[in-house]
Amino acid sequence: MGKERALLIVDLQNDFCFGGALEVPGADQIVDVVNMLQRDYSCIIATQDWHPEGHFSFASTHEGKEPFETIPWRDGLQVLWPDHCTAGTDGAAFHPDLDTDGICLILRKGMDPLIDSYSAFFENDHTTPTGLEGLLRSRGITSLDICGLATDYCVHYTALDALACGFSVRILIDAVRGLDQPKGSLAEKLRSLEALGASLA
Ligand code: VGL
Ligand code: ZN
Repeated sequence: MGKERALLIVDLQNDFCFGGALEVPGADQIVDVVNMLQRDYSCIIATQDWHPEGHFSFASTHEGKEPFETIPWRDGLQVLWPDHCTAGTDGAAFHPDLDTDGICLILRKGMDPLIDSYSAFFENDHTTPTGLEGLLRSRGITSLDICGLATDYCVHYTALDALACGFSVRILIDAVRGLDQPKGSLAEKLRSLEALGASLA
């Protein structure tokens, strides 16, 4: 693969895999695929969802709230999740079979206790940057191939921001898995990405 293309591995962490706190169905099936894909890239970046205890996105932080309920947040809604990816825990670690030797940057997100961060580019306020855009640009990367978890949350919002930043974007469809939460939303989110110019490869 050309030097101008990078692979982004989103949140391939234990809590999103089999038996994890916020299990994504079929997540474990993509680990081997992601490892194989890595051979084709010289620039590989991985994200980790990495929350402080008591994070605002955890249902347990809000009295009387259950996981997957929503609460109003700014102009929209915040989905409340089971406690997941607490910094430093085993749940926040990468899947044990993920090859990490070739990864040049591990980017952690969701560390602000009061803002969720689905995208690898900006926190959910859509203004606080993670710095990923600058890293990619300064390396001359123009195209981003995205794999990982979850298709309808962190992969989706990362792809949206990548497009908005002007990168050409491919979703590696055999190497992503989604929560489909709420049910039926996953297909629609993929279609909206295609409509905005992402390709499904
Ligand atoms: C994610 C929900 C909450 C994800 C992270 O990685 O898609 N989803 N935090
Ligand atoms: Zn999270």
